[in-house]
Amino acid sequence: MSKKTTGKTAPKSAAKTKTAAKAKAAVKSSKKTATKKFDFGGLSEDLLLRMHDLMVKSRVLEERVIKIYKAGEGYFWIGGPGEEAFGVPLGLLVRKGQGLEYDWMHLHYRCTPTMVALGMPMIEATRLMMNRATDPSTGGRNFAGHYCFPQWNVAPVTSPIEVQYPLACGTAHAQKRAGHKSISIVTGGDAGTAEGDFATCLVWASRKGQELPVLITVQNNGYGISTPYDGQHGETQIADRAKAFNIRSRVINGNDPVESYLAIKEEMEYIRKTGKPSFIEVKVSRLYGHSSADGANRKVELFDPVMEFEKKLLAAGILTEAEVKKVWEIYEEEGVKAQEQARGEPSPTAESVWDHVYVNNENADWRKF
Ligand SMILES: Cc1ncc(C[n+]2csc(CCOP(=O)(O)OP(=O)(O)O)c2C)c(N)n1
Repeated sequence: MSKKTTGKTAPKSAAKTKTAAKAKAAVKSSKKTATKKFDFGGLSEDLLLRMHDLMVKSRVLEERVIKIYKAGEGYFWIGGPGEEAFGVPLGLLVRKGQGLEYDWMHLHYRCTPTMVALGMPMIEATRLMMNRATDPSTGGRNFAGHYCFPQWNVAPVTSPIEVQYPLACGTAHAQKRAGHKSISIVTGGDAGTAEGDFATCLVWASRKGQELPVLITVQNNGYGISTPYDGQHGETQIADRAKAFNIRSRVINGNDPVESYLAIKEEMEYIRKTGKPSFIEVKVSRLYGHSSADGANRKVELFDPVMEFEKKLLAAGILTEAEVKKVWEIYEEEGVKAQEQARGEPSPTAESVWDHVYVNNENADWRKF
């Protein structure tokens, strides 16, 4: 009987074992898929949440200043919605401070995400957008996104494109001469790499035996105002140009904050260790067009790095819907308050027009030199 039973049950239990094994394998493979699906490159949850928070803050701020422009409370908008997944990790990884022992930043006009990650409050970008005398960057005398924060080694953002590239070699040279492990960081657009200043940077950063600690980055959004990338570039990738100068280079997906964070960290470590330059070409989205000159309207067909990262964090259970709602609300409130505050602040006076320029100060007359 028992034999019979055994005989009868044997195939059943074998089937059971088989099913269990199958189920185990299925769980294993689903776990694998889950890990693969939610691959955050080993970054801690705290860091992922911090990046999300700052990316949202930067986006809300940009959308606020666009609203200010559209409401007629500002004259011109240009900025970086779509560059958050690169700009935020960059700002978080900077050795922030004033002086040669800290990193220097030579940023372009789409750098709001980096400034937000460095700690810039919304009110400062709003004052600049609304041309208030209280604007710490320019006293209300320049375009949106043209920041200048000497206390963090953020050099003035320039409207002429690409001049920041050779300037970065200047601060990198001074940092190296002073014997610090600090580096200079430069950002700019793809079309601008056609300028001679860009080539100058590659030359000066890479001279044999005199290489400079510069992180050269190009944010490739596929356009220079209305000119598409294709047809403008003979090289396959902009990063290829670094190869001719023996500069280490790579291309990254700047729409992914995890990939950006890991790549920037690795390149910064390389530069600090070797004192040599590194080049990153960063693929990004230009979510609101070039500037207010082409309408500053949302391009819905483009990949949105903030929303996609948020979706991933939600799916992975790192964020909840309620937390997401709260983060957006907090920054929306800060943005509105900043607008209301700046509205009540003064415009620059006519008499201040010569402040901070060479004219009418002790350096005004070149004949005295
Ligand atoms: C020296 C100089 N030439 C031309 C311009 C006009 N201009 C302003 S932005 C721009 C396009 C820049 O495109 P890209 O470098 O790809 O940067 P993006 O604006 O796309 O981020 C041009 C040609 C300028 N500001 N400075």
